[in-house]
Amino acid sequence: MVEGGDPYGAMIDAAVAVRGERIAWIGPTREALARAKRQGARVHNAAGLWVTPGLIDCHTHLVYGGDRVAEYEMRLKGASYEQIARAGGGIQSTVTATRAATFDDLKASAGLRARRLMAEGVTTLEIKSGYGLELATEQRMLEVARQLGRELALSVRTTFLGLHALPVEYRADRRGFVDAVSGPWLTTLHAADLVDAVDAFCETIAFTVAESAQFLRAAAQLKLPAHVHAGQLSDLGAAELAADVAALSADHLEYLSASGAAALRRSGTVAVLLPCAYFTLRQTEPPPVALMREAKVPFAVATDCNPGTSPCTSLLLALCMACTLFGLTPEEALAGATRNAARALGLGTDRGTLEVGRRADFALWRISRPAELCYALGANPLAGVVFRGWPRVSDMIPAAQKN
Ligand code: DI6
Ligand code: FE
Repeated sequence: MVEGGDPYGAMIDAAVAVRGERIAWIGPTREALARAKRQGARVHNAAGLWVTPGLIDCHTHLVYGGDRVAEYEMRLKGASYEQIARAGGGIQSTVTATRAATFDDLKASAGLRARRLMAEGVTTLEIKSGYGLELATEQRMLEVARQLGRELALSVRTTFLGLHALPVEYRADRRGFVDAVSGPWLTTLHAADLVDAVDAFCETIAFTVAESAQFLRAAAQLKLPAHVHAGQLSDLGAAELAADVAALSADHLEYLSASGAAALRRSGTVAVLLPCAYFTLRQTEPPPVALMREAKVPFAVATDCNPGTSPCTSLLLALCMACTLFGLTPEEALAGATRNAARALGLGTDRGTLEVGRRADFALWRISRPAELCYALGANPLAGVVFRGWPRVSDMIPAAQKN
């Protein structure tokens, strides 16, 4: 660690000592070298590099079949996301492709996307299901996410996005679908240990507040925490719902009222900003960041990687857009991909900061100051990664770490 500059709480000429997979000590390099010599510890020289916590992408739909390139072309010719969705395209077309994809197909394409994120210093990644809309495919998506977490030098948190879109076969029976998702599907996936959290797309083109509440409350009975897709296209009161169920995060929030922001603050729910979706949809009303700051709502930034509204596998690009399009400061954006992203996943006391006792996940950067991580479009200044205390020399988990 070199150089200083306060907003980040940075230390100049510092060293981090690791024991097992935890940070054991942080202090001046000179002292670290003396201690290492006494203890015979191995020393890695990161002179001239900046060290940050490993980046955390706390909102992705990484596992899916097919792509939506043709839809992109339609949108460029003037069709809106809502028009495409109402005409049976959009999410539905990805559902068809995902149902047709095998476990190996899904693992191969999602693995490629995960590696792209890892190449930019991501060490923890959230992955949602939601493109199956039938139990077997939802299960396969979550199994792929779990498998990626086992194989890659990356932590994966899974989210059962039970209410994403209404599948064709339930078109005449919305209630039956919400009941199935909130009942037997949830129970089965939870019993298979595939679910770390749940999520609902609460929106005019998706599910109502009451439907979302039914699902999120059923999950709460199983002690599963919630995320909510809230206020992406309109303000239905989904932020208030997120607060009511003490959700870990409310995500998107382009449309958020003062009372919604106050509710999020009271429940300690993190606002996850997704500027790459905003950019892709060419939205024009950014989330009310000033209101969030005023209400002291913590905010995170994520890619929302998905084939429709955010075909993005660069968290650094999301940070850039969070600053340029939403007006975040680079300090806020970086906290949004580290400390607050950890909080948004319920991991705030485990990782996301450089502190003694936290997990030893770091990214090392060849930059002159932290804001450079937000500033440069398409650059990748990553110099190295430490994951669970081990230098990540390849994408795969080293044998020594398997347990
Ligand atoms: N909001 C989104 O931006 C994605 N899902 C959601 O609930 C879009 C998903 C898609 O278009 O495939
Ligand atoms: Fe999303």
